[in-house]
Amino acid sequence: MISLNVSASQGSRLHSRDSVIRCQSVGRDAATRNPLLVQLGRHSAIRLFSRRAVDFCPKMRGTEDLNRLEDRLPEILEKVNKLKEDANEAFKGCRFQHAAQLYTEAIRVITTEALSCESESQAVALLSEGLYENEHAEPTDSATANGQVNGSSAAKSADETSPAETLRFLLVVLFANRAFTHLKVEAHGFAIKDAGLAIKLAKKPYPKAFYRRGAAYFALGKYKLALADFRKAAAAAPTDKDVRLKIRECERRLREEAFSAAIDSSRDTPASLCRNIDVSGIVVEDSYDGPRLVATHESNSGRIAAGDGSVTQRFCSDLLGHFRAQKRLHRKYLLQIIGAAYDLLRGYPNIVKLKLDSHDGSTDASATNAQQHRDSFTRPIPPAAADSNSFVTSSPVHVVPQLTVCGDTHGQFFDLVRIFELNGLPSAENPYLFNGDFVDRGSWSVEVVTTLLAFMVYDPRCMHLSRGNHESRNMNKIYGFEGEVRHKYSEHFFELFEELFQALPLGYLIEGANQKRALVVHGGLFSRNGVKLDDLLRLDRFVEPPSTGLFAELLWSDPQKEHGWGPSKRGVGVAFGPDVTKRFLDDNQLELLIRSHEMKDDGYEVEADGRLITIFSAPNYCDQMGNRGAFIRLKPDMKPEIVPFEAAEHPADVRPMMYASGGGGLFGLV
Ligand SMILES: [Mn+2]
Repeated sequence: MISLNVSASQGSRLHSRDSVIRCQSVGRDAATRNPLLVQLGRHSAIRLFSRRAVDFCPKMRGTEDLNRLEDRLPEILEKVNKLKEDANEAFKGCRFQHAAQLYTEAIRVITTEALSCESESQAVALLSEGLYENEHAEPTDSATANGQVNGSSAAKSADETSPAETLRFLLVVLFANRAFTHLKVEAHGFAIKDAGLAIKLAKKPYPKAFYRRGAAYFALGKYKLALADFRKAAAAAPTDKDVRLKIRECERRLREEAFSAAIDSSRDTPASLCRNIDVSGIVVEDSYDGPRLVATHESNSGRIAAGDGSVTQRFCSDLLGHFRAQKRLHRKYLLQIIGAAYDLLRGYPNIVKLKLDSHDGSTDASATNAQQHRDSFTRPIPPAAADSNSFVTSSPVHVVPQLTVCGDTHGQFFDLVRIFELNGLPSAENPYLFNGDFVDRGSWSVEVVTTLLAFMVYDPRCMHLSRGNHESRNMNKIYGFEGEVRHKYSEHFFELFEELFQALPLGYLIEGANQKRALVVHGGLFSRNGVKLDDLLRLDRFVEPPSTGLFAELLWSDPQKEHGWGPSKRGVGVAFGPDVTKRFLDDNQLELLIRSHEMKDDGYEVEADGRLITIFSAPNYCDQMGNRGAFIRLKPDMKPEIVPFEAAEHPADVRPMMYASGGGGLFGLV
């Protein structure tokens, strides 16, 4: 009793961490030796805990706050548990963003209301660097004197009932659960951060937190980090089968990476597969009942050219029907389409310019010969539109009467068909721009990308495609496209698609009749000011997207509501504020930024005072998000008309991600 008081007063005088730890330990030691002092020891722990809290949290003033904390604990716990239960319900109902908000609110009640901390990280620092973690390391004088070893089981049980421990354990669970909601909405950067906080706070290894952080690293293709976390999860939960599968999958992928690195270094320039397509020896069986491509200008290798009349509008609409009946296009025709599309895309600049002009001759539906198509891509921009930006004056422009811009389609073929039903089939008068992420997630990725390419080869004026972060090898190996292509065709076709994706332009510059201009890119803007369109034109796009720099940010970034920049929730790219958007647009004489990449409940969101539009065209994303899709119609007046739409029915036996290896079960741990 006396030692307790003396130590406590020492602690309060010195305010040093060591002395606070020491007097707390003395208090507990006394308490564990004398059952009568247990209650007193707990009070002492709370007081000391609050003193520590004062260091961290200037708002918490003295021991009254601490006493109040214990008094208020039941009320706080009730509030937090209610929020947690509601969040779990929202999660089960696939309302992941709502669940994340509720977990955040529960965390706020603990960190702000209970602990008076100003931020989550401050509360984590308080709890993880506070009294309870350090005492076991250093035996106290009195414990040594009594021949006892500190950290006995009795001391631990006193710990576990203290308010600080109760709140700490709740925070571990809340951070780990919020990490899970981040995984569900592809915010892998945030998932890594939250799972990391749970790991830091937990006294014993918490397998779910390691598992979820591992899953986020895995989703970003960081297999080494993922493997380390999965191994820790397995050590803490040795009977979990799923985590053992994940470990094997990581090991397999690491071996594969090492193997392909060895192959790459052993040859200079890999031969282009797309440029060497030869279909002359491929016979189409009589039993094939799909659309047939009758080449009009076939070369010896059977190659065709985009817009040469080989792929007709009839072929495209028959192809839609064939795919709806869940049948495959013959590999010979797919090879011809990939070859022609690659030849066309390869010649495009990184940023393709389209001019909206309803009075242009290109609206003539009969203009389908190859020369006219190519002319429309090489016609120089009218001098009237020239300005200080060299890109504008030097790059060719393609004139279209209007344009429909669609966002992510992610292998949801039946929703793609719905867009065409609502807005008409692609044609020279009704052209489309699909803004990346055609593949992965949905299990009709082959059908979606093949349809888009077929229309492009039919008439390059009617179909425009830009590259998304999912038009990349890393993503396709995780989110299903690789498995799907292997299942429906072969490994060779996967390599062809990956090469073709590298030829996709990175964005489009749309100019209206009034010279109002919009930039369309998949992700968003950059982590620094001063980037010019010319900088984008100079990027080497014929590579896998790097993990940092302009190319990565173009494909991965997201807008944020706050000004300036923030960390990317995804762990790649950056979050950019409305001020960043406006400055970039003004610097480049642009009115509007159109981007995709993020699921929105209504299929779209308008931000930055109308100067940024997110457009997302995969309704009921992954069969579970309950969102609408949307597309944007742009006419020469450049006033965006946004059209939302509902998800279409699709065959029930085809699930999203059903061809993903090792990825499908990744999110199964609830
Ligand atoms: Mn995306």
